[in-house]
Amino acid sequence: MAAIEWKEAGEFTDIKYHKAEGIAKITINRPEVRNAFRPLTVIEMSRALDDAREDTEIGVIILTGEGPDAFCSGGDQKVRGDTGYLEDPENPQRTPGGASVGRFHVTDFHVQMRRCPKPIVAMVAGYAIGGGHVLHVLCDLTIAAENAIFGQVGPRVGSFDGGYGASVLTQLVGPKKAKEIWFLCRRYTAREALEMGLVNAVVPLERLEEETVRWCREMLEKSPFALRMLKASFHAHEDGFAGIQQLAHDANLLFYGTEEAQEGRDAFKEKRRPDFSKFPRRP
Ligand code: S0N
Repeated sequence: MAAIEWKEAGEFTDIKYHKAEGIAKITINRPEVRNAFRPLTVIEMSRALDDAREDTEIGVIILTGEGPDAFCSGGDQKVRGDTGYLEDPENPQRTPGGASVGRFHVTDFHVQMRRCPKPIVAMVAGYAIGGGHVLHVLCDLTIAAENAIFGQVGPRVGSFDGGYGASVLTQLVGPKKAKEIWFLCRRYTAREALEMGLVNAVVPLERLEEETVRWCREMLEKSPFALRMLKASFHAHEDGFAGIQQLAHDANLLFYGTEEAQEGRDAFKEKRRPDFSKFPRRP
């Protein structure tokens, strides 16, 4: 299989962002802290994901971490304040928020991943721990290297994610296993993760990117709208009204392309009564 030739797609501080062959790759680039995310990291991931979504050349997105040691070790404990994450001392001008009132930047990023109509694939080498584990759980597919280690640490480090970090994990592995993962804070190997349905494939570390790209290329051969509708359909029930809204508005996208919908629009513009008589009342 031909190697992919990534091209840099933007300048960032905490992440790398590349594109090639219809694939966008977002890489958390803080290997010195096992790719923990600080506010700036999440802000940059969000910008890159937004770019990948808007780029009509892009069909699939890879989320990964720099180096072989970690996908992501979760929130940066060293910049965690008493009420959420405070201003980033290294980049105060680039991280909104006051010095005394914190927030969780990752909350909106989780929703953004969920709403992104293009498949997101986690490419995991090394640790996917804490909020880093939640990021891979939120990806639509996960390809793991043999050295990958998965786990939640919240109850050990004074944290928890009862949002998608609990609910989507439960959908993946079942409620008993999800509670085990959160309550005991154990670590799981890539093989164990595969057995419990937490990842899609396990490959040797040196073949991780090649295999992930192979999965992406396979999806790129498929109908983009069918993939979009499937992602929305999988989430519709779990995400409640927001999930139904996504699916319903995707149906709108299709409806707008019909003569029936266009008759309503054209009649308004032409200041006449719409004539829907020729359209079937489907059984
Ligand atoms: C990842 C671990 C297991 C790796 O162990 P290893 O290989 O032995 O390396 P270390 O020597 O431990 O680490 C190397 C250097 O990296 C630093 N570092 C590692 N992880 C972090 C981190 N998360 N934050 C800051 N620094 C980190 C180490 O300190 C070390 O540097 P030096 O030598 O300079 O000290 C192991 O490192 C580990 O267990 N890490 C901590 C895992 C952790 O506590 N993660 C945070 C858990 N919480 C969250 O993720 C919450 C985030 C979240 O998504 C969320 C959800 C809902 C509501 C709020 C939030 C929120 O954002 O808070």
